[in-house]
Amino acid sequence: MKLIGSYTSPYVRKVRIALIEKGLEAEFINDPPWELSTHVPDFNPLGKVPALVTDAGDVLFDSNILLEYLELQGGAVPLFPADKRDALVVRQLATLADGVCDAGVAIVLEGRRPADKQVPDWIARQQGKIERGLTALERQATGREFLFGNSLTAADVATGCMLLWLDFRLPTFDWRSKHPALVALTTRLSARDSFSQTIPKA
Ligand SMILES: N[C@@H](CCC(=O)N[C@@H](CS)C(=O)NCC(=O)O)C(=O)O
Repeated sequence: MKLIGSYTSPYVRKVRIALIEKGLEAEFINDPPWELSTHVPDFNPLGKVPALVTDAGDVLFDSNILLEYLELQGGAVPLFPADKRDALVVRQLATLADGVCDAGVAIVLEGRRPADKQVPDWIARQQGKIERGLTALERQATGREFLFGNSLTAADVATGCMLLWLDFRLPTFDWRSKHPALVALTTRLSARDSFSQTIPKA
């Protein structure tokens, strides 16, 4: 397998973590999608990372599709519960974490536009998504070691990647003071090899 991505993308990090957790191998091809020389659109018409080329030569993209694909490959650690209803809960939580991340990315990109072209109401709308999303995830994390069940799932992977990406790209955004259960979750996740080996590099 070949994983096309960048070292800073939280969505790519999800897949790198899943590979490590499952003990699966993929060659990593660093191809930041914002660079003019990028080949990412050759793999994903949407021009986004992550994308994956399977050993059979098929090309897949979107972190959630890639996690589902890796789940089909087996490996030591399942990231979705066997029960379909439980798996739906995990997918919903992971989608919520990704949505918070999408809103954070939107704020970062808006911040790169000239100051007089930035739209405060639109930034506030994204902040609302982040705050409501974190509140819901905090509620879910409270009193639990993992967001769902008794072992790591795709929900923890997505939430950890999102929160640690907020620290990386929006360091002045203080999510920690209001969300102690998420702080504790990220502390536990950061101690795993899969997280410590995939810390974003600018
Ligand atoms: N829903 C997608 C989001 C992927 C995404 O937005 N990736 C960013 C990197 S952090 C990207 O490639 N952006 C380039 C672009 O939007 O053109 C996933 O989960 O894979």
